[in-house]
Amino acid sequence: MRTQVGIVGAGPAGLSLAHLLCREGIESVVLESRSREYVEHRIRAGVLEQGSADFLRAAGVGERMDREGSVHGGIHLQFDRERHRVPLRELTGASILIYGQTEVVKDLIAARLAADLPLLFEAETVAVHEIETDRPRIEYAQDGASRTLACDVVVGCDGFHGVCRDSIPAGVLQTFEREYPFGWLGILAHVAPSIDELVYAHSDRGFALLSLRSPELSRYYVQVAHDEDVAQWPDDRIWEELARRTALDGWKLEEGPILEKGVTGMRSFVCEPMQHGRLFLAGDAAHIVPPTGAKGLNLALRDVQMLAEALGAWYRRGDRSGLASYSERCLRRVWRCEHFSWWMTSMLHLDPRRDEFDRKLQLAQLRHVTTSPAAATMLAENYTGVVAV
Ligand code: RFL
Ligand code: PHB
Repeated sequence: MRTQVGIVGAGPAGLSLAHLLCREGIESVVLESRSREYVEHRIRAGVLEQGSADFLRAAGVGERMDREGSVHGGIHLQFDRERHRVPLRELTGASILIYGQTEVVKDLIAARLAADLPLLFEAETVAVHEIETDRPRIEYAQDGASRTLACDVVVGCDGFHGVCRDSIPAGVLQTFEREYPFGWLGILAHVAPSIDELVYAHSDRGFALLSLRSPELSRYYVQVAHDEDVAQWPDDRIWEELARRTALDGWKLEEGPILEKGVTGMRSFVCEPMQHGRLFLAGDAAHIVPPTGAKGLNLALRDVQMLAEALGAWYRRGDRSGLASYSERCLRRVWRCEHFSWWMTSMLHLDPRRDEFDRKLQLAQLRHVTTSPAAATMLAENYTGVVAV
């Protein structure tokens, strides 16, 4: 099989890239190791920057998002048993949209299949070859057989644990990494959200986050150890911990059946450059942020917008400049988001390596961003994605 752009991974990055390329008149094949069912039900992020929502709308896949998503003009930071609103829209003119990543993925898959374009599930990429030539190849396994996809360009959208990044020869990439000694236990619960805007709560028992998915579905998180065993968290313990960490006079956290729960470890990771020869990396394959800044999905969408434009210029006019500078241009925003996500994480979590002095600094920082309009604007610009890079 042969195509112009071979895309590894059908997460938000791979699927939205394929969609954009189709609109540029560029052929692509998407190879995904998992089943459609699995990919459509993997619960992850929920916050779309206004720019990401605009992008999905402009790409023609925003109809259900606009019907079912909810626009939020603010978030809350809670500490010392007080909740403070950060008025994102007032401070920046921009808002965020709550719409689950699973739904974005479903919409993109539906669009791809409706257009009858190649998207292969249960097709696992084993290796990428010849990326330093102009005839790179993807070797993949499907139905127990080994197959080859010949391409002009390969794009690795295969997430942090994918194989594309590792196909770059040793010595080319530099990686930057930080692991945190904690993770998040996330739940999806069948109960009306007890809040109308997100609440990020600092407490002496650890961090908690109250988010939502729909009028009937709440998405809540509690800070746990990075390798926490979910079995240690029966539903009652989760509700009790959430209630204690988010307690506020005159307010109550409503409980309901827990539909799903899982633990995610937290890390920061960047590889530079995000390209080598005819291989380009996008999304989590190139960079990971801890989820506290709600940036992972948004960054993935930024990368592919940049790449689709650059590929368009190359195919249409033979202009290589956009491709040549792809990594450099992406990394400016990547590092902005790395810093913001690290900063939010450090300000809000209980870190077993830190002492009481650090706790006092966290509280001083929280007080500052909730009282100084300048500091709140810094947070709001980063959170909504309108920050200059
Ligand atoms: P994805 O979504 O990981 O998609 C990569 C796809 O590649 C497939 N794949 C392969 N396919 C073929 N051959 C191979 N050898 C392959 N290896 C892997 C995978 O099956 C998958 O379908 O990356 P993408 O598209 O870059 O999108 C990035 C976002 O998914 C990610 O940044 C965010 O979801 C991060 N993230 C979260 N962000 C938030 O803002 N809030 C969250 O609550 C949140 N929760 C999460 C997360 C990321 C997680 N990961 C990556 C483990 C929870 C988890 C568990
Ligand atoms: C979510 O709704 O899943 C969510 C919201 C905000 C975050 C992370 C995850 O920072």
